[in-house]
Amino acid sequence: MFDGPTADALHGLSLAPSIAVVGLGGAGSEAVDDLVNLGLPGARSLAVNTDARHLSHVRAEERILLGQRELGGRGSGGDRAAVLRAAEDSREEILRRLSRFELVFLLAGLGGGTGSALLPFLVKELRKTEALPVPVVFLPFRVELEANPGRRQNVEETIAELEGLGGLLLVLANEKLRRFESLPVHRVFGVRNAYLHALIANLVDIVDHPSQLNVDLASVKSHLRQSGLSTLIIGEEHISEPARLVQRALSDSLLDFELPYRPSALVHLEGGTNLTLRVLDEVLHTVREHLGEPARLTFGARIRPEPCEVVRLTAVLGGLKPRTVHEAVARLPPSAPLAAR
Ligand SMILES: Nc1nc2c(ncn2[C@@H]2O[C@H](COP(=O)(O)OP(=O)(O)OP(=O)(O)O)[C@@H](O)[C@H]2O)c(=O)[nH]1
Ligand SMILES: [Mg+2]
Repeated sequence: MFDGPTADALHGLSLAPSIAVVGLGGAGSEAVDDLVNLGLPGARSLAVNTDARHLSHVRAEERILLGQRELGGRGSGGDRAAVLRAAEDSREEILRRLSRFELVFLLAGLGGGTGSALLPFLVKELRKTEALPVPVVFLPFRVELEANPGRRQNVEETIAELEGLGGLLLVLANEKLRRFESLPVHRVFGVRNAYLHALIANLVDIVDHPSQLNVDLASVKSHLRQSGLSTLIIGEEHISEPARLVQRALSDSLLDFELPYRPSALVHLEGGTNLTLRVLDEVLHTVREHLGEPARLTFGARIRPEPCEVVRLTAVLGGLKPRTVHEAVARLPPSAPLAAR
């Protein structure tokens, strides 16, 4: 089929997108360390921090120490302005390291200095390149914000900035982990990181491997360009339960988001040779039932060469309204700076 010039043109072309998972600051780097443990085939792992000692313990393929001159390798202690100055100083170097990838997951816990400053900075910078940045934020527990108005303001400002930038934004609120409160603490973060691992793996999988009804990186990018602020849902279910697949992907999500009526949706399904049109239909029908007739729907499907009892759903949902106050902070009285706005 690919004889002649087409075959020559295809030869030597790297067809799979290059992917990086980058931890920013302490919490982001710890998450990358966990993800490396869980396995990131096909993706490069990186950690960026202003804290040399923390960085030295992280298992990432590339470790970047930032702001050595300004911060002496000791972290920023919550000083976002100092981190931004350091980032500006190293702009060329850091962008040289990151813009060679096509899909860049950027992970940070909000509330500190390093991750909170680097995340919006890098999203803005990478948007100017061909790379698709996917910011992933961890929101601190409510109790941390209650006890610390400065940290709360830091979180609110950073999340508002990220929401204002639009595109795919994955918000993992620690408060959502309360449903696992009988588990030991380290296991709870393990559950969150395993969920994040599945989110990353699903998105990478749909852009990395061709489907029969194809969704690729270009179609994800074009969907996002038209969808404003977006999130991701994932799920797996037995082939006999297509309606439950959608319900559970929405209700089991550890991501913090509020869907508008009729969000846009890019829906991808993966199943085996026994995946019938009826199953596909029922999934799309349930999507409509739950989301309202989507404002815009893109649909893709991949059929594995063998029968499979499980159907896997990955969907990018767009048109989200920015929420200045999130689940983690929703039940707090307004802080002084917010009340003054
Ligand atoms: N260490 C850690 N922090 C988390 C985690 N999940 C959320 N966080 C929150 O992440 C926030 C930021 O903390 P760090 O990542 O240590 O801060 P940093 O980005 O390194 O910034 P500086 O140390 O101030 O330069 C804190 O408010 C934590 O509550 C996690 O799994 N591990
Ligand atoms: Mg730190």
